[in-house]
Amino acid sequence: MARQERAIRTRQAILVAAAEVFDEVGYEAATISDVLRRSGVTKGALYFHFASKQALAQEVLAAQVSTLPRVPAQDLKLQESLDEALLLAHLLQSGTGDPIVQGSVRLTVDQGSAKDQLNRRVPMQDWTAHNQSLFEEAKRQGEILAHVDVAALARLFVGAFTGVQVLSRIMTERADLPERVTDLYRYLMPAVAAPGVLVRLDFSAERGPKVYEAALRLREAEAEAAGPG
Ligand code: XVR
Repeated sequence: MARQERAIRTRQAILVAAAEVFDEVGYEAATISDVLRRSGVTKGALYFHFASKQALAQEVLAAQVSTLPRVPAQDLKLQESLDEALLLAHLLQSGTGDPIVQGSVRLTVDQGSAKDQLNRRVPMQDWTAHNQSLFEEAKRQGEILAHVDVAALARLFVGAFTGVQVLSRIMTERADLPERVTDLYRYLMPAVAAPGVLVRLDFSAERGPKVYEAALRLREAEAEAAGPG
């Protein structure tokens, strides 16, 4: 294995281990020793890639959106939005989940203390920008009513998802998150979707795992097409 590739893998292994530790104990209680033990890398290797616990946490926060594989394209952009929400719900579930996504979301919603210096706005800004461009495209395609302010809608969905996520975590350890996410879309979409769009949306909560499998296949196919190196 080329040295550069090995370095990338080591960095990723450290990031995953850190995300797991943050998910389990939260930012305050997490220590570099926990991350070393879990990742099996040396202290020197860790500090070569990350300057501090804060730097590790900020990288975990920054990776939140890009860790999700891209969902398969759909005729309706609003279906893609719903699929992304169901994919995220799936990756937040215990068992099937993704450590970076889970650790990163905990870091985002834990209030922490002002002196921890973590910039929790980063993933929220990423999600908002992502939603805004998706909703803009949906509007261009005539899926969203003309009066709708897509920037406001983008922020609303980030806030609403976060709210149902936190509630589902408290009430059911997120077991009911896919259903709560479909409720969100079922009841908000009628306020913004153009006539004829609603009946074409598939609101079934079971889409999450299927979307995830399809998204992984897509990512593999793209990696193969890009060739080695
Ligand atoms: O914007 C999002 C989606 O487009 C669905 C609406 C998800 C925003 C997730 C924000 C994240 C941070 C805390 O979730 C939390 O609970 C995919």
